[in-house]
Parts: sequence; structure tokens; C-alpha cells
Amino acid sequence: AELEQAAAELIVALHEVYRAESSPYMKILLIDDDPAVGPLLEGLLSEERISLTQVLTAAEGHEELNSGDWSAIFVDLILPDADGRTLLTRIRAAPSHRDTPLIVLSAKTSSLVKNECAMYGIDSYIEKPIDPRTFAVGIASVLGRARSLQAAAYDDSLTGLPNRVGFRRAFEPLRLLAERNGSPLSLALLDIDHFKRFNDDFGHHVGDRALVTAAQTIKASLRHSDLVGRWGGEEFIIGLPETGAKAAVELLGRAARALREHEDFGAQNPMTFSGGVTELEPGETLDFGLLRADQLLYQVKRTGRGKSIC
Ligand code: GH3
Ligand code: MG
Ligand code: MG
Ligand code: MG
Repeated sequence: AELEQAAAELIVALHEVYRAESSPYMKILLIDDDPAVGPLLEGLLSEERISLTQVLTAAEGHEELNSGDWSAIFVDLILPDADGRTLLTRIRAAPSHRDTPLIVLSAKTSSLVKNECAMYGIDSYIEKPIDPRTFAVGIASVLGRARSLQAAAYDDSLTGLPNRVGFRRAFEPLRLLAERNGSPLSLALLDIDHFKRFNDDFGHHVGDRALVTAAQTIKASLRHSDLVGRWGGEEFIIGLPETGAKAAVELLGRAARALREHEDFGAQNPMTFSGGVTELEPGETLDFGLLRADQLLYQVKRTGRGKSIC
């Protein structure tokens, strides 16, 4: 029992690591010949999870642009070897930086210059000397956008659950751990029943909200150590560590009941799902398990829906 407890704690810790990793860590590039600006920005952004790289010339800036996937870029207009505006053109021309939040820092206050910068598609123009309060206001929304651009890579924006990429990433350590400990690991693929009808009856907007409710309800009725993701439209995927297929089916029964009894749906419009559950054999990959889970799910759909089988 003590071992089981330790294993459960380890799995929860792994989830925490995943969450910490996927809560976006921002890499910011600062191209500015004033060495004091870097530490100043770092101080002002101390609440954010960032790493800041400062280069002092346009030439170095060019190099960094090629090498890094930056979350946001700050450019000073007056650089020793070039006009910063040539950098702006270059940044927006690069496919990888077309949407990257771009902020100009400059002592130039002429509206002519500001308008020109606006045409390059910059997100914010901050005058030097940097006033901390103006900076905070100007930068909050820009960094918010940088953060959500990054979060989009791993999390589904509607439900907040890991998306396909996020699930794959978080599932891998669970799989390796189960393999090493020789402990069971189950995989479930769920699909909401007749969801098209739900949309047709209530509209897409209500449908979206129902998906969020379904995601939250399913997640809340499982264990902290279970990993729940959104696999596609109205499909969810679940990794259940320390759980054999039969036990996983029982747990899904609990989730199904919670959904059935949820006040948002009720007896008139019960929300049900069908599920395919399989236990991964040691050495089996996620995709291999998915194949089986998908076949089982199809079988449930064909034979009446509303339950999970293994
Ligand atoms: P079945 O029981 O066979 O799964 O029936 P179904 O209607 O759920 O299956 P189908 O795959 O035919 O349709 C899935 C529906 O889910 C269609 C699509 O409009 C809806 N859907 C998928 N993603 C979303 C979403 O993000 N929001 C909303 N509102 N609907 C979605
Ligand atoms: Mg300068
Ligand atoms: Mg479907
Ligand atoms: Mg469906």
C-alpha cells in the first residue's frame, strides 16, 4: 500500500512537471545597444516566466532571429550598425516571426517614426526613457498574446485540456514509468453520443459550453493521477496509470453517471458517451493502444452507444 501511495504521488508530480512545462515559458529577444535596458526589462517582467537574451547590434540581432523561436522581440531603433527599422522589415518577412509580438523601444518621439513603425506591424511602441508604469500597461496585452500563442501548442483553447500534442507529450512519461514498474496502464477513447443532434437542437454555442461541462465533469470524476485530453471535436482521451482495463471501465462508469446526473443536461437531454478501453502491454506505444481503443469504441457505437467496453 505504501508503494502504491508513492507511485500515485510520483504520477501526480509528473503531471505537475507537465503543467509547469506547458505553462508557457517565454523566450524574449532584446536588440538594444544600451546594456542597462536588459536588466531593466528583466526587473519589470519579474512576475513572468521568461528568459531574456540581449544583443547589442543589428548584426547579432539578425543571427539570433535565424536561430531562435522567440516568444516576443524588443527592438531599439537606434543601433550602432544599422537603423532598427531594417530589422522590423526583416522580422515581419520571416514566416516564423510573422505573428511574433514585436515591440519597439525608442527615444524617437516623432509621430512620423511611430506611424512608420506601425506600418511594419509592430504591436507596441514604448518611448525611452522607459517609464515603468507605461511599460506595464503597454506590455501586458502583448505578452498575454505571446503566452496564448504558445499555450495553443499544447492545450485545447475551449476546454483547457491538453490537446493531441499535449496529451502525447504528457502520456509518454506515464507509459515509460508503467513499463519500468511493470504496472498496468489503461487507455480510453471516449466519444459523445449523438452530439451533432445536440448542436442541431441547441446551437453550436450551447454545444461548445456542453463540451466544456463534459470535459470538466469527466475529469473531476476520475483521479488526479489520470490524464484527460481532448482528442478531437467531441472525443476525449484518457490515460489511467496503475489501472487495469476492467477497473478503467468501472471508473468510466462513474464519469458517465456524473455526466448523466449533471444539472446542465437532465433527463430530457441526457449526455452520454461511448468508450473503448484497452490496457497497454509493456513496450506498446500510444498509437498501438489507440488502434484497439478505437475499434472497441466503434463496436459500442454500432451496438447501441452509452457504455464503455474493454
Ligand atoms: P455518434 O454518436 O455516432 O458519435 O454521433 P455524433 O453526432 O456525436 O457524431 P458525429 O461524428 O457525426 O458528429 C460529431 C459532432 O460533434 C459534429 C460536430 O458538429 C460536433 N462537434 C465537434 N466539435 C465540436 C465543437 O468544438 N463544438 C461544437 N459545438 N460541436 C462540435
Ligand atoms: Mg540605441
Ligand atoms: Mg466523433
Ligand atoms: Mg459523437
